[in-house]
Amino acid sequence: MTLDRSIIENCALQLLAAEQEVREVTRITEAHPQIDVNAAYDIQECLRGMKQAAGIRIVGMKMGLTSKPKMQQMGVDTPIYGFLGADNAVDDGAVVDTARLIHPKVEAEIAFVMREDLTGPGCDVAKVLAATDYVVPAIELIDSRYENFRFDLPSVIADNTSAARYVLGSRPTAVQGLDLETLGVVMEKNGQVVEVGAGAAVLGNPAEAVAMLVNMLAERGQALPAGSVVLSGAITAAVAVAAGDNVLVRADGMGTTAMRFV
Ligand code: OOG
Ligand code: MG
Repeated sequence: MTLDRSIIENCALQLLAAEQEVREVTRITEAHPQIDVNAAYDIQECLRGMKQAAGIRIVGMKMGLTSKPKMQQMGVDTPIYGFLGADNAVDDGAVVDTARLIHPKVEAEIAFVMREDLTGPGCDVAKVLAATDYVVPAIELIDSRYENFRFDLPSVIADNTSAARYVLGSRPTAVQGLDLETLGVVMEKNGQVVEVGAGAAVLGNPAEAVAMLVNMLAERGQALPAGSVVLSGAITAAVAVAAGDNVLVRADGMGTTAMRFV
């Protein structure tokens, strides 16, 4: 459906304020139950435009809810996408200030860095692999702006799929010769293994999530530009973090990446 422009802008402003002021808000569908998935992406685009107008560069995209552990954890069963701003990027091993976050959780992911543009429809794993510059292990920090981290599909899409921070491993690996399906991934919190999984948890192959992103963007007349970072979605369930925690993600043969919380 097409939503009134004033409702789109109000919802985007409310979500932007919640992020900037580090406070929870009520799900947007409570006040506007007519918001469907399409209208929710309109709100996400409006939010993206507001951030760009404030000088924030868009550096990539993310897929979410691409694995069973995540779908079960959040009670939502359709993959969704969001955007990544330069303000979301954290250096490998750097400190993240929890005072700037509402209720942070971390996810173990595989990130793709694209060498060529990709345009759907008809994008598939082979096209994604051919267009990929390299892959690295990643940690995505999600921080839903909604009360108790609870949402429905339109609400989480409008909230840019809970995107907040991410960190990439510093050792690029070529996809040629890499088996992304059997790739083992481990998440450690304070030196203890808290989650384990394999690439196949993400739609059978993390590259499939990138293909799905490209095909979903095509439905809105958009493409994935060369140079984009793409987070392909959590392989395991998300883990809550607090000040004092150290989180590390290791992917077989691809090294590690880490975030430290104060
Ligand atoms: C939505 C975002 C999920 C992922 O990797 O599955 C996501 C959420 O769970 O808050 O980023
Ligand atoms: Mg994620």
